[in-house]
Amino acid sequence: MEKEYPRFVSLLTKNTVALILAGGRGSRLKNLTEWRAKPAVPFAGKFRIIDFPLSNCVNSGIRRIGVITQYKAHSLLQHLHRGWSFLRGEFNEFVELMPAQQRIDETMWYRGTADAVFQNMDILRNYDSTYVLILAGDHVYKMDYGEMLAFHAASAADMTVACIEVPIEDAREFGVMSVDEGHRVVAFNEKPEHPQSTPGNPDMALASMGIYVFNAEFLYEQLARDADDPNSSHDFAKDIIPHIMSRYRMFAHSFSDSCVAAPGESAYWRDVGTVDAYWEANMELTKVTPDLNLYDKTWPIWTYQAQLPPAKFVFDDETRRGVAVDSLVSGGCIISGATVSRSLLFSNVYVHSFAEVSDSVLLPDVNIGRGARLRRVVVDKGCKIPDGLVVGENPEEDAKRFHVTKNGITLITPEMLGQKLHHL
Ligand code: ADQ
Ligand code: ADP
Repeated sequence: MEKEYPRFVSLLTKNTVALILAGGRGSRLKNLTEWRAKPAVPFAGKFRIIDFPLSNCVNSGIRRIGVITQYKAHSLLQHLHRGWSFLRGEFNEFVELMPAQQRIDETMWYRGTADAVFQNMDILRNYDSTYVLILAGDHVYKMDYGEMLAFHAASAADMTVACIEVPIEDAREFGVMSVDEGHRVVAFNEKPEHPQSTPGNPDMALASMGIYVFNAEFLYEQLARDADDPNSSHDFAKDIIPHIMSRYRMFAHSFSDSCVAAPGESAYWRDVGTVDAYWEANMELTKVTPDLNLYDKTWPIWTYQAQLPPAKFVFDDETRRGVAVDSLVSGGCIISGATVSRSLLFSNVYVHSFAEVSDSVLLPDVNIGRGARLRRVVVDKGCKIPDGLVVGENPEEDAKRFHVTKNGITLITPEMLGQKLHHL
C-alpha cells in the first residue's frame, strides 16, 4: 500500500538550490563601492552585507548556494573564500562562485539578472534540485526561506515572490504588485512612476523584495524562452515576471510570515543602498534595543572572523578620556585617551588621544589621529585620519575634500585623503 508522507520543510530546503545575485555595483553607495561590489561592503561591525542572505540560507537549511558575481568581485571572492568554506562537500553542501564572462558566449558579460542565471544554467541543471531560490546579495534581513518554500509548495505555485509593505513614497524604487485574496499576483510593475497602493491603505504599497522561488524545470524553460527573445532586457522583474504573471501560477509570500523575529521585534529588512541609508542602518545598531537583533543564538550571522585581540580602552585620569559610550567596538580596536560616542567601530580601529568621534561609522583598519574631531562621518577601510582633522562641523568646507550627502553625512575614503592604498 502506498504511504502518504507529510510534507516536511526540511525536505523542501534540501531540494533547493539558492542563487545569490551579487553582481550589481550599487553605485548610490558612491565611493564605498569604488573598489568592491555592494554585497562585500562591511556592515554592523564585523559582517559584510552578503553574510545576511548567506546566513539565512544556512540557517534555513539551504546549503547548496551559488553566488553570481560580476562587478569588482575581488573583495567579495576573498571574503567568501575566507569565511564561507566551512560547508561540507561530503554532505552535498557548498558555496560555489559563478563569475561572469565564462560560459556560453565568452565575450558577453551578464546582461540582466535573468541572463546572469541563464548563463549558469548547465551548472544549475547538474545540481538536480526541485526548487531554485533567487536572492539579492545586497539586503540586510533575517528570513526563514523554509517558510516561503512551504508556502510555495502549498500554493502549487510555479513561482513565488516575497513581498513587504513599504511607504508609498518609497515604492518607485521597487517592483510593486497587487494580489487577490488567495495571494495570487494579479499586477506587477517594475519601478512604476505612479505606484499602486494596497487596498484600504493609500499610504502603503506592496513591494517585491527581489526574492523568488521557482520550480526548477519551470525556471529553465522560462530562461530559455527569454534568452531567445530579442526584445527582452533579460531581467527577472522587467521581463520574466510580466510574462509569467498572467500565464502561470505566481504567488506573493508575505515577509511577515517568514521573517526571523522574536515576539515584539519588528520585521527588519533594509536596502542599505545609499550612504545615508548605510549610515542610518549602522547607527541604529547603537540604540539600546536595535530593530536588528544580532544576539539571537537561534539565527547566527556567520562571517569571516580575523584572529584579533579584544577591544582595549586606555583611560586618561586627567582628561577623563579613553571611553566609548552607546557604541559598538569590534575586536582589535584601541581607544586611547579619546572619546567615542554613538558610533560603530569595525575591527582594528585606533582612536588616539584627545580625538572625539561621535555619530560615526569607522570601517576596519581606520586610524584616527590625535585631537581629530569627527561627527556624522563614514570612514572607509584603511583611512589614516591626520592629527587634528575636523569633519562634520562645516559642511561647505568638508564638501571640498569629501563626499557630503544630502542628510549631511560625510564619507571619507583613502583616495580623498590622498592615500593611495586601496583597502578592499
Ligand atoms: P533592484 O535591486 O534595483 O530591484 P537590480 O539592479 O536588478 O534590481 O538588482 C537585483 C540584484 O541583482 C542585486 O543584488 C544586484 O547586485 C544583482 N545584479 C544586478 N545585475 C546583475 C548582473 N548583471 N549579474 C549579477 N547580478 C546582478 C530588484 C527588483 C525589484 C525589487 C527590488 C527589491 O527588480 O522588483 O522590488 O529588487 O530591492
Ligand atoms: P596615543 O593614543 O596617545 O596617540 P598610542 O596610540 O601610542 O598613543 O597608544 C596608547 C596606548 O594604547 C598604549 O599605551 C597602549 O596601552 C595601547 N596600545 C597601543 N598599541 C598597542 C598594541 N599594539 N598592543 C597593545 N596595546 C597597545
